Amino acid sequence: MTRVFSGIKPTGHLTLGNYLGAVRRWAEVDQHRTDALFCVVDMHALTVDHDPARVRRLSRQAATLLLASGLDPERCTVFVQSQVDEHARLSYVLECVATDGEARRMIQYKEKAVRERDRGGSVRLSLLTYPVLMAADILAYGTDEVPVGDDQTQHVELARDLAVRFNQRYGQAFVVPRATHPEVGARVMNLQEPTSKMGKTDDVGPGIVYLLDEPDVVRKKIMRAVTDSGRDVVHDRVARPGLANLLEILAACEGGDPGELSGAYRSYGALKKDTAEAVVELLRPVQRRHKELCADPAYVDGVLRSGAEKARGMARPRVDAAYRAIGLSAG
Ligand code: AQP
Repeated sequence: MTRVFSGIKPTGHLTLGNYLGAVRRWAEVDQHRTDALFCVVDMHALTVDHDPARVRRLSRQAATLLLASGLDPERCTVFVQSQVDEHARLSYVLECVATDGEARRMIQYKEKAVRERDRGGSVRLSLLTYPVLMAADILAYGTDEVPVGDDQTQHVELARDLAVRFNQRYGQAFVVPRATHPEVGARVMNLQEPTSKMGKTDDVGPGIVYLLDEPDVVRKKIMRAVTDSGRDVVHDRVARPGLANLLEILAACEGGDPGELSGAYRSYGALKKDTAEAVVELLRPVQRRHKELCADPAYVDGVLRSGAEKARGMARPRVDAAYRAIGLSAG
């Protein structure tokens, strides 16, 4: 059976981009047709300036939202990365296979390093090495497919390169994974800056729809989305990025093709209104379930405990084998 692994980083509250680009497909497709693991990758949240209590709180919230989005612990493994030591163990081994040049080429590293410096902070070494930890997350489980939004493609390519290199140098240890993307919603853009991805730690807060935003907040953010100076409703990502983003969000919520949907609208206002309602309806059941789960913390604890135990059991033999292959001794 195909093995799937994907993760979400608790650096902020989960966004509509995280949901449409990744989480919804994990719940609707991947957990049903594959042997899937979904992880709150909390160690990745330490790569930028962080508050320990907030990371712990956001990890818990992210795990709860994954379950609220429909991940079913009977069908897939849901866990928190720092509860499974194998990720860190394998990451070090892969750092001995990756090169400094490879890490410095990562677009997210370049962008986030600039942002950290602009905010007056220093750049943590872990920001540079984080894609290697992500490769470890993926390779530890013999992953075939990594369902992600477009922004993570380069990191999955690195995981592939490291798997191939390790296998060639030290013997066959890893499956070579590949990234998969949703047809629509692979890159949801910031509503106020539609040429930038909607990211949970963006500086442009009003352009981000969070999964736990109240319906009226969602409506307000979408009605105030930046559009373009034209009048007709067409789908053109380059010339009309704001409009294209709304059409793509609507298409991702309701199905259909953004280009075809554009033909149904004569005004931006009508498109914004329908998009806002579609997003409110999309989020409604997730928010309802999230509330129920918050009232039952023992259930969430139990899911995460048994998820970590299962994940440990799956990763351990492969990581031990990689240790032995590269010249270390394993347990
Ligand atoms: N805007 C987006 N559109 C589509 N997919 C997206 N994803 C993130 N943003 C969008 C996908 O969500 C999954 C989890 O992402 P992540 O939490 O690991 O980190 P990220 O990609 O760095 O997301 P953020 O929200 O932008 O976080 P920050 O601001 O901390 O960097 C991934 O599959 C991702 O592709």
